[in-house]
Amino acid sequence: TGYRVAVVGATGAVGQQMLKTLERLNFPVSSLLPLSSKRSAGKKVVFKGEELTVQEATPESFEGIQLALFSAGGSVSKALAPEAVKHGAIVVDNTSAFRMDPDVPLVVPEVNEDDIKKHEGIIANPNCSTIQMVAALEPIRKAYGLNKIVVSTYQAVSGAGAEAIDEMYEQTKQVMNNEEVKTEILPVGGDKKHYQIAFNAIPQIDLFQENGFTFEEMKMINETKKIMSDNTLEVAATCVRLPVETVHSESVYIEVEQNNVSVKDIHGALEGAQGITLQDDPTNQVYPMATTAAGKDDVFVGRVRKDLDRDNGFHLWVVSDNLLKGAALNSVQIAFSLDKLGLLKK
Ligand code: 11C
Repeated sequence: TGYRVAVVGATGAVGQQMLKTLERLNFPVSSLLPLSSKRSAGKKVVFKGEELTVQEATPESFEGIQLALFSAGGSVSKALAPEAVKHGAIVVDNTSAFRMDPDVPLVVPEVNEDDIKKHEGIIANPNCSTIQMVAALEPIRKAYGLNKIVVSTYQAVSGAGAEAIDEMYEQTKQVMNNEEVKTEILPVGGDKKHYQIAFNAIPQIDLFQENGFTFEEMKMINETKKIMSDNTLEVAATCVRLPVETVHSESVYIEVEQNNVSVKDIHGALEGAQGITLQDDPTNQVYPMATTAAGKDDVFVGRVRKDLDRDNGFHLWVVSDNLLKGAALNSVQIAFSLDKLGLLKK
């Protein structure tokens, strides 16, 4: 019993976590088909102790597949997700290919699970830095309303893929050995210039848009409004890459709708919220960090402070594993929601 599941991009940083998360959370899988681009076809992956050979994804690969999780880049999703749907599969897509399409729900189950019901074959998984932020802010919004978000991110190299992780380690060795530092990938594989990430902080994630914001920043802005279905919400973002392997951290400033809200109230809204762990005890130096959130499912929140000038302003520190809640885990949670809502073909 279970579903015939395909994972597209099975050898990638996120695809690997998808396999592990499906297994760890015991999603009902009757057969698992690992797919990839031509380049990675033939590689082996392990699912439930079994070694499986990765096949090149083609439209025909999806024959008989009930659920397809995509994380092989936007162009692969654009080409093949509609094909998977044509073959009867429901697609959970972890790329930016369809996120802003009005016919495609963009879902973080703790925030807008019901939007899944409107799907026409494809459900989009938001960008990692967006997911952890909206997951942390939704309990606060539910309790006190939300008018404005200003976020600065401290993002891990794994967000740029397995090759970016290798580049960071190689450069670190090169710097330590006084060797020439090779820069080939970061900040963005497809941009004109490349900069050293080792021992650095780069204020560019993805390509610059005409308005001066990067695409990553615009994703945080547009996706947040869509997930929270609030076009009046004011959102601004600055996204920065750090030499951290996994886990994105975010400094988030918010303005809530209600007045006279206290830090204790914000703590109260976050405590017990699904998928949230509050770690906020400054007197004992307790706050979330990348090293302590790595490998964990939750979104961690700490450093909650009331703004010194605005009564309805609050500052928070939001930390989460970008490959788990930011990607693979959220996709698998969407799969569980599809199952729960009876939306997967038996
Ligand atoms: C990064 N947030 O850290 C990106 C990775 O749209 O799913 C995720 C890209 C996406 O570089």
